[in-house]
Amino acid sequence: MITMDDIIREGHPTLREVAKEVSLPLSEEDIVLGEEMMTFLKNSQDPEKAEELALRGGVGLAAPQLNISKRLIAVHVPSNDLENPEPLLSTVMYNPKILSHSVQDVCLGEGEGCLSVDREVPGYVVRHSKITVSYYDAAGEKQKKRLKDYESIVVQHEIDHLNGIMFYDHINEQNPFALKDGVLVIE
Ligand code: FHF
Ligand code: ZN
Repeated sequence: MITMDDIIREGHPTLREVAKEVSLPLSEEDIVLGEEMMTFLKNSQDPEKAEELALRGGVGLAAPQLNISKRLIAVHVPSNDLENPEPLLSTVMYNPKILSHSVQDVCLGEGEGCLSVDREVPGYVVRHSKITVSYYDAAGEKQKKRLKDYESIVVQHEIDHLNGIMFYDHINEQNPFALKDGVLVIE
């Protein structure tokens, strides 16, 4: 089972590497890794399990955060609607690729955090509002998804990890809360 002890922290060189593509057909090892990453996210969002295992709540996890320099990510974005508890997005993506993106940029009003960063880093992390991403699912089928808003931001944060990029690389050093014209702030 994956716990916080398996997650490497900033300063570890693997977080700055460009991860290698996963080979297809998927190996059993890579399929199981994806499942374990998804289980970590679900556990981290379950109040009892999170407390018991001392997990920080997470909506995404990239293999490099486990010191595994491969291009796979897990994303589990819970619903914000009590009427409809289906997760907004819950998938493991192998070799995800942003095919296109909106001109419109967005950022989270609260900024971002990271399971590999044990400190608060204030500031706006400007990202694309919408992305079209292709990837292989756990069945080895090629998929294509258009994502917007929060799901789009989470997937961009995860794909950044595959390219050795940390969320704070996107924060304006002079003024962390400076925004270019037209950037939407999502609350
Ligand atoms: C998180 N946690 O998941 C953050 C960190 C924007 O590479 O967002 O480092 F648990 C992956 C509902 C809403 C339930 C939010 C992408 C952030 C990715 C993980 N938690 C949440 C939740 C959360 C990082 N990460 C603060 C840990
Ligand atoms: Zn992260």
